[in-house]
Amino acid sequence: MWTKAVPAISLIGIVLSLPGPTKRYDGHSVLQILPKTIENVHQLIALSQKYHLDIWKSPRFLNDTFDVRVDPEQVISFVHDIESLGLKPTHWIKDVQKLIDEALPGRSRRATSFNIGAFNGHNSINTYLDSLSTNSRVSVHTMGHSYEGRTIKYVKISNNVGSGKKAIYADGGIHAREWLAVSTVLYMIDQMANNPSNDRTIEALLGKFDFYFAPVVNPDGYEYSRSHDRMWRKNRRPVQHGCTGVDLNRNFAYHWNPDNGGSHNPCEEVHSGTHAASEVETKVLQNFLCGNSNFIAYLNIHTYGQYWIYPWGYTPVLPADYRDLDHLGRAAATAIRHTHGTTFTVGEDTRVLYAAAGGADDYAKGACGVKYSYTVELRDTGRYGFVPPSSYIAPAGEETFAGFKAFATELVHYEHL
Ligand code: 0X9
Ligand code: ZN
Repeated sequence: MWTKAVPAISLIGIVLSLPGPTKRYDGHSVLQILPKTIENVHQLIALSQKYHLDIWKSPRFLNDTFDVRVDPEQVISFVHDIESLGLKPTHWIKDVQKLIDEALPGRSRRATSFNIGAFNGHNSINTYLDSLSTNSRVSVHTMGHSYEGRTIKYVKISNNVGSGKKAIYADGGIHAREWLAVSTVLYMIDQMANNPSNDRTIEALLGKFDFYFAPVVNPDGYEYSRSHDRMWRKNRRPVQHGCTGVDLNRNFAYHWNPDNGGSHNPCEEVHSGTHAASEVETKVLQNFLCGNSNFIAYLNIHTYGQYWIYPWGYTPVLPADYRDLDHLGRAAATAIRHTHGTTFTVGEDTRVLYAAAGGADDYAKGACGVKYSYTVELRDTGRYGFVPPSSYIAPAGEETFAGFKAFATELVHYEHL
């Protein structure tokens, strides 16, 4: 299995040359298509389903693009079908495998040290989290265990002054291939726990909130995307012969509905599960989200597309307090833009992105009453999509953390905390 007992002493100073994931994507391209009509959008989705393609991004309005990964055997006939709709695809990413290989040097290769600027494995992440418990502000906890038995950990960061403070919780890695979400949560943990640049805002926020972070809530999927298939999205429970995994972000027990942006089919990328909260990882996260009545805000961090969006994902009807969520989302987006110029779109899930029921953000707000619940889709808008280079780790961490601080600071003012 994934844990291989290697005597740590023999690894000191040795740089391991880790192989990439075994499944290869040579010649796979990501096509970008601009639909001209709403009918085109439906035709593109239908065509992608016919070819069983991996949709990377659905258009949210008419002038928005559709990104889809196509393998070399299908590309000619898929492009032909698209052209017969009167549309012209561009080969946005020419070779997905090349991007995967380019990102590999950014994986953590040293067995003996933890590099916050690399894409780290789940074991090293847990070891790193454990090591933070020597910091008096940090306590390390187990949220639960995954289907394959991995420990899902979270940290609580608190200045330990006062009690009953409101709390903010952020997590990453619910979708296996979204490695930048994991590295960004780790970046935020490091900043909040160690405050390396002596930032007064961090100290002020610790006076107002307790912070909770879980970098990898789908560890089986995450490890599988590192070792076998870089494009893996779901968890790793075998659901049906030949088809593994449930999309955890379609599996939450609040208006769960596979016919609304998910799927009954276990072979699909967005399989919603056999019933609401059928997956152990979902149950663990649900219990955690509803188990702490101090939670006032939740960020479920994903890639990609640059969105800071809020419920509902199951309906275009806005929540009654949507103005509050929108206001704080905008505070975050402004701070992000001021960091590296990255522009985030703020709005409701369904209106800004697409309808998808059973998401973690809807559950936190609808079932647990966490008022400020968001999905945050990090950079970029498709240049690298799900396969960012390791050079994205630092700027994504910096801009997201700037957004996070601005969000939390505005929350203090807005809610008179
Ligand atoms: O489809 C998703 O789960 C998210 N996008 S991603 O590309 N990272 O897969 C968006 C989820 C938005 N929230 C809800 N629909 N509830
Ligand atoms: Zn995602």
